[in-house]
Amino acid sequence: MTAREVYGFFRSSTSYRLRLALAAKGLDYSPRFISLPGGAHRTEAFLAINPQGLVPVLREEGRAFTQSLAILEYLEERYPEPPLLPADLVERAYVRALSQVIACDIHPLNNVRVLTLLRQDFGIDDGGVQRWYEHWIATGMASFEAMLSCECRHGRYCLGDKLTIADLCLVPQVANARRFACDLSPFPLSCGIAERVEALDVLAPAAPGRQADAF
Ligand SMILES: N[C@@H](CCC(=O)N[C@@H](CS)C(=O)NCC(=O)O)C(=O)O
Repeated sequence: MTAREVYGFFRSSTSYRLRLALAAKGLDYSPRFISLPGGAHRTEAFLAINPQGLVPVLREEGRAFTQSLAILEYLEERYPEPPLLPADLVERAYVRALSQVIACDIHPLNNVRVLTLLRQDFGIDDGGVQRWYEHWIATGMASFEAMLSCECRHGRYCLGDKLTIADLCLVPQVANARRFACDLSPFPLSCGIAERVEALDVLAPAAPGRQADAF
């Protein structure tokens, strides 16, 4: 039993990001399953851990860390090996920019609470919600693909052959887009990278289907 805990949900892409980072760094943890469909993130017990009511949360040595990108940066600073950010300042900025295309410009628009609001408060039907979801995947992934292609710094992964947090943000977003049957054919660079990252043995335990709360 480790003192490190991860509060997450198998299908949550932000939880998946964190599991990927922990796997890449070889850090073990005890999973704490927070069912989003079951509303476990809105219970008093969970709100006492993260008042924002969102997963993931990393708990280490009694401290709770929230916001997946902030957690990834914390892990990077605390456990620098193997690095998930490049040493070069300009490359670091590039990797952070790619990560934020996904974490700031795609994910928040397609989050569960947004889709629920569209359905419940704005009366949008399933077809409309699907169009919304596909729209933000298409525009966000087009930006991501264009950055990769214009900068031409990719190799096996987003930045050459070094795994970075940009790859760890990309994989869960592509997985979610596939789950919502979005057309990913216009994004061959991004999808090729995602497939190569997903195929890494060291990261396999982080996959949604491998979590004990998966259904
Ligand atoms: N910016 C936050 C977003 C966290 C987030 O939105 N998590 C989702 C799951 S992927 C969640 O808890 N959603 C609950 C809800 O929308 O009600 C992060 O990166 O950690």
